[in-house]
Order: sequence, then C-alpha cells, then structure tokens
Amino acid sequence: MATPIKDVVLDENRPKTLLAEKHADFIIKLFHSEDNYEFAITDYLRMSGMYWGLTALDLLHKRDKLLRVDLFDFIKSCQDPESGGISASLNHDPHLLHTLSAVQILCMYDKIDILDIEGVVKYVASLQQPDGSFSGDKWGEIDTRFSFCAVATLSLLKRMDSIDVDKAVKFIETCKNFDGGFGSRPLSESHAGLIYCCLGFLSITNRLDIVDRDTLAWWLCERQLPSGGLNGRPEKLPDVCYSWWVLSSLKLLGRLHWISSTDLENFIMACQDGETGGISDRPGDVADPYHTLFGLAALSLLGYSNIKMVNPTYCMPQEVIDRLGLKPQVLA
Ligand code: GRG
Repeated sequence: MATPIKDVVLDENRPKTLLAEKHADFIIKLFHSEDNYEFAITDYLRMSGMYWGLTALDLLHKRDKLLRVDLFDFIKSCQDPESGGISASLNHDPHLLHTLSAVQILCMYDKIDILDIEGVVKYVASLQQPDGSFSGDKWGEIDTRFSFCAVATLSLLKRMDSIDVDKAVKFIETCKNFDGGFGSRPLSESHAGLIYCCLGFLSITNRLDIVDRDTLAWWLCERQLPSGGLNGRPEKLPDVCYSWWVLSSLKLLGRLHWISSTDLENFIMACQDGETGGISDRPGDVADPYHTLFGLAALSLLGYSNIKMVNPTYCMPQEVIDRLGLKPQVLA
C-alpha cells in the first residue's frame, strides 16, 4: 500500500488575494510592542527579526510607514567593540547570522557607515576554519548556513578578499549529496534551507558550475505537494518558508518554471491571517514576521504585482543589490 502524502487541505473560505495593508500594519505593530511578553522572549533573535520585518515592509512599498531613527542606534550598540561581530540584541554574544542581518538592514537604508566596517570584516574572517568552513560564532558550531552568512556579509561590504574563497568553495563541495542537494555539513541530509544557503554561497562566489543542476532542480520541484505548498525535505508537511528556500534555489538554477506557480500562490494566500494580518507557516496557524517575509519574497519571485522585485541570492530588494553594483550569478 502506498504511504499517504503528508499535506494540508485548503479551506474554501481562505483568503485568495494579497492583504498588503494588513501585513504592513502587522509588521509595524510588532515594532511597537516592546512591552509584550512575546517581544521580551524573542530578544535572542531581535536583529534577524528586524531584518525580516523591515524587508517585508520594503517589499510591500511601505518602508516609509515606519520611521524610527533609534533602530540605527540599536544596531550600532549591538556591535561588539572587541571582536567586531554583531549580536541579536544587547548583552548577547555576537554571531554571524545577526552580523549579516545588521549589514542587510543598513545596506537597505544606505547607512552602512555607522558600523565599524573593518571590525565586521575582521570578525567574519576570524571565523573561517582551516578546512574552509565557517563557525557561526566563537563557540565553534560549523554549518553551511554560516558559510552563506560569511560571504553574503563580506560581498555586501565588498571585502571578499579577506577570506580564502577557494577553500570555502571546496568545503561547500564536500557537503553535496547523491541527490544533488546539500546538507549542513559533509554527509548530512539534503534540506531545502541548506540548499538555498549553498546555492546562495555559490552564486556570490560565481561557482554555480559545481552544482548537478537538473538532479537538484528535480529534487527541489518534488517538494511541491497537492496543496500547492512546498516542504523542506521528503515526508514533511508544507511550510510557507520553503516557498522561499525552494523557489529562490530554483530561480538560481534557472528552473523556476518546474513547479506550479498558481498552486504555490494559492497556498501562500491561504496562509494569510485575514484578521491580524501577517502570514503563518500553514493555513490557520499564528502569523509571524519570518513567514510573512518569506511568503512575500516568494510571491515577488513569482512576479506578483505590487511587491518589489526581490534578489534571489540575498533576499533583499533587487534595487538595493543594483545600487551596490553587485551581480551575483544566476543560471539562465
Ligand atoms: C538572509 C535569507 C537569509 C538567510 C540567512 C540562516 C540562513 C541564512 C538560512 C536558514 C536556512 C534554513 C531554513 C535552514 C534549515 C535548517 C534546518 C535543518 C531546519 C530543520 O527544521 P525542521 O526539522 O523543519 O523543524 P522541517 O520542515 O524539515 O520539518
């Protein structure tokens, strides 16, 4: 007997059009919720949370609705003067992920000069290991996510010369699997989130040539389920965030048309919260800024009108990448 497919069923009364105003209000409200319990307990991911929210607002053309100059003072105060790295929030350790998020936000607002840029470069370079991999922070966890964070940060700062790029590429190559995908380390299971990190890394380093293009594109398009949603690996439920991790990967491989964009669009629309605004992982769940950004960014890749064009490598507005003069590789 065939194994039943794990999936969700879309409700007839689901939202079917983009609730842009509601999503903008949802994000703006989050930036004014310092007194909430939820705000307090998410301190450890604040910098990335700000990147998700601000990028979502910008993609919706609503950046000007949030005028808070104290955001930049906050980011500046999260840079550790000793290591040069940036933390999620005050009194947290610096980490590559939050360093990237801070650099992304400041590039979007053309405010990168408020940072000690040499300090950031020194921090990122100090985390490269003898085998070319990167640890996320001084505590030493190695993961392909951190290889992506390192080269994304350095390329935005135009300082790729500060690391050994060839060695970094060799490490990513050792994380490639028989199915064309990539995992977090050598011999780890292929996962759509990590595939995005490795393809984003290879796009920045101009080395997408090492990818088994069609084997990987086939694995990626097999992530689409009957509901139209995408999962991150076989036998898992769909989740809006994979609309981004899978779709951006297909875009970098020049194979976006291998999945049904209409079905995916229906799924993302169904995950919108018609009352509070925001997008959740699956229909009916609680909305959050992470799924709101990645749902909107996926709709942008699908060519959805009224959403700014997103860059598939950096998940930032394309106009910012153009302004910086960056041309990450994308296969035709
Ligand atoms: C700037 C867009 C941008 C990204 C920064 C951190 C990062 C780089 C990307 C994250 C990529 C990602 C989502 C990796 C997934 C890691 C992983 C193994 C998740 C597994 O989580 P489960 O088991 O999820 O909860 P599934 O859906 O597999 O059940």
